[in-house]
Amino acid sequence: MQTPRSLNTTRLLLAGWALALGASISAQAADFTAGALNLNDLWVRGSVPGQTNGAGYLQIINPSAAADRLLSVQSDAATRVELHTVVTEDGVAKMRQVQSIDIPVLGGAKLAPGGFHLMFLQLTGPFKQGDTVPAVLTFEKAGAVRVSFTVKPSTYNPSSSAGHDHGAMKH
Ligand SMILES: [Cu+2]
Repeated sequence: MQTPRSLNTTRLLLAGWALALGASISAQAADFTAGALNLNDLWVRGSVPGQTNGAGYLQIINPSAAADRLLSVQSDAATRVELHTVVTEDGVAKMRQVQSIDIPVLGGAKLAPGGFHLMFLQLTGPFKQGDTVPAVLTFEKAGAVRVSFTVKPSTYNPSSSAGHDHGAMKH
């Protein structure tokens, strides 16, 4: 059993870390903010002819002392948008829909190729390099925020070590 004193000490330590993290983050402006959350580097790949779905990625930084969750996404650029992760079964990488994406304190969440991503399904038009794709992200605590994703070249890969080639996966 923790005594009230040690609990308070833990809280103070956490608050201190959050403050230090917040201070270092506020030095660089976020692309978008949702409540306490900073949303950075939002991007999708340009689509190729015949492509019907596209994945969206971003970094979510949580400098606050409260965890949050990404619950849903809407976009005029797609019939619907799902939250996906990638799991490896029998050596094969497959995408799975998830109901939410946790955004823990002192870390946040990174949506990147090979892991969590937003899945734009049945695109209403092509993703053209240089355009932006609008969307509304809804968080459990931070609420709804309007954002836009930058369309990168269709061959863009931020890190060759990411492992799985999302574009090769089937839905
Ligand atoms: Cu997916």
